Amino acid sequence: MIANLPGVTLWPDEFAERYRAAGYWQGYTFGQMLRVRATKHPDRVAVVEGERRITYGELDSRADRLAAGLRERGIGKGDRVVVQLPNVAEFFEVCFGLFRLGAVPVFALPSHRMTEISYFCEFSEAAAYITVDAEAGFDHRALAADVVAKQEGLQVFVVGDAGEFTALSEVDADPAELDEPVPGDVAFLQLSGGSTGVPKLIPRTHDDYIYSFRASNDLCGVTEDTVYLVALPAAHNFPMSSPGTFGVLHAGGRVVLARRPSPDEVFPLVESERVTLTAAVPPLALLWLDAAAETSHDLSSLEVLQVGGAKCSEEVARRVRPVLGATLQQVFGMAEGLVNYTRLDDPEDVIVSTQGRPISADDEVLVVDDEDNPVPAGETGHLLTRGPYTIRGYYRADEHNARAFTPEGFYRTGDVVRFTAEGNIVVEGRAKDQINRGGEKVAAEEVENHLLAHPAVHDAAVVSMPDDYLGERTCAFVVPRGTAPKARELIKFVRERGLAGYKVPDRVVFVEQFPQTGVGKVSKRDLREAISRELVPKLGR
Ligand code: AMP
Ligand code: DBH
Repeated sequence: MIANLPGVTLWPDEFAERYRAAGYWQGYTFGQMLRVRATKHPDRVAVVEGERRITYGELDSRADRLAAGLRERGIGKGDRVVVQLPNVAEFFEVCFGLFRLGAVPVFALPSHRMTEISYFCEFSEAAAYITVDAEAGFDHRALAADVVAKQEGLQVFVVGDAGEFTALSEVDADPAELDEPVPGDVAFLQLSGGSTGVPKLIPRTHDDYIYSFRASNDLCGVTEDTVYLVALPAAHNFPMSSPGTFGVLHAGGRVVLARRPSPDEVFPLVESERVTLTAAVPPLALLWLDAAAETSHDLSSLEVLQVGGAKCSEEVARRVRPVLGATLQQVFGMAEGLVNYTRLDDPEDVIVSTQGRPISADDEVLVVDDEDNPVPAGETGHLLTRGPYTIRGYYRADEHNARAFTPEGFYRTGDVVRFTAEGNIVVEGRAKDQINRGGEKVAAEEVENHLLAHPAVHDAAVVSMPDDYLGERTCAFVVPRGTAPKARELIKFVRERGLAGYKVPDRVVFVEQFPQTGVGKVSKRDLREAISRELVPKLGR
């Protein structure tokens, strides 16, 4: 397949043909998907945000008008647009407007700051940045001003009070005849949690992504009657596609937005909107379970609670049914593709102690040793995968792709897993240099680079340390240059470089030198062990 975007490798033709013949790729786009729904039942409510209730007809028409308005402003097919929005209704208007136009959203998270946003804009050579006035006490217009100062010509559109920029609500024109994208085109660039110095962008096509959530709908019981509450950031792959908001919109169900994930915002919404399905990362699930035990809100409409993004402990998993009266569904997925679910009718033991199995009969999964040889059945090894909705390469990353994919096109997930006798996956660990901070992924190398920019840092190694609540937090081991600075000062330094808060080290420990492996590399295993057994003096903040 030839990609519509330079710098993207798609599936070899023989695979593409196979996936089409099997009925996975059905040959329609996001724009067409919404049109079908809007034609069938224009007056059904698609999206609820606070007092706002947006019907399928309204969403469809707003997408058309937004697409036309953006085109009038010179944004067209193939142009990249960095989208950084909180959980507001405009998020869906923007997504579908851009999809209709064939412009390619680059999905940033609300917690991203100058370092990430300017990187996404520059690296993708974006034509526009769509953001919000302020979120969680942070002024995104000030961030936009900094980004624009570095990248001339970048257009900025703002949801809410636009200040010096253009209000998104003003981007509005009579629907125009558009040169619409085709189903095999890259529809957007999703974010990888990554394990390298800079975040990687993931090209997903209309065909492959729509397949992933349409098939997920079947496994998650999503129908027209589903009311799905999105409490995680809407742009994240999990609540977007597993089956997430896009799956629910595909089925003609209803999406309810929670601006914040706290029980005091979520529980009243569950009660008033009769929410049937929602998704959480493990720490959030724990918070909800604790609060649910004491709440006066009626949560009885909730049928399924999905937990994923990081490993859910069996202890937490076992509480879901008794406390919420809902079925737990574990979800082990990745923005690169492969998603595994426990099935709703699995025995309770499977549901609480495994991460389920792949969506598709054509998801090829291998468990291999360090030399890429398959391990004996049931043993632990590296998970490799290839299939009808797993990418064949990151966007513009040839060098990294050569390592992240096998010559046969399998994605090296970096996860260490085993299969149970019944064929379910258990995630046992991770080989990639990443910290999973309660579902938020931190690439060690990225943070190390920021630490190394400090004049008093000679060397830095970032590792995970165990944490009761988040599962893992980040610990930065630092070899100082000369007199060690204060840990507090280093943490402030990293934060002020304009990095998303979740990447700022939770703890800094100064050491004279790093332990080494046999070949003289930094032994992160020894560092992890030292910090988890508190073998180092407490110097953190
Ligand atoms: P990303 O590639 O950034 O989308 O992050 C996906 C990664 O999150 C996976 O490769 C796993 O390391 C981790 N992950 C997601 N869901 C789970 C889960 N249910 N259990 C354990 N790890 C998970
Ligand atoms: O962590 C993830 O990226 C993730 C988890 C569950 C994901 O992308 C998904 C489901 O689709």
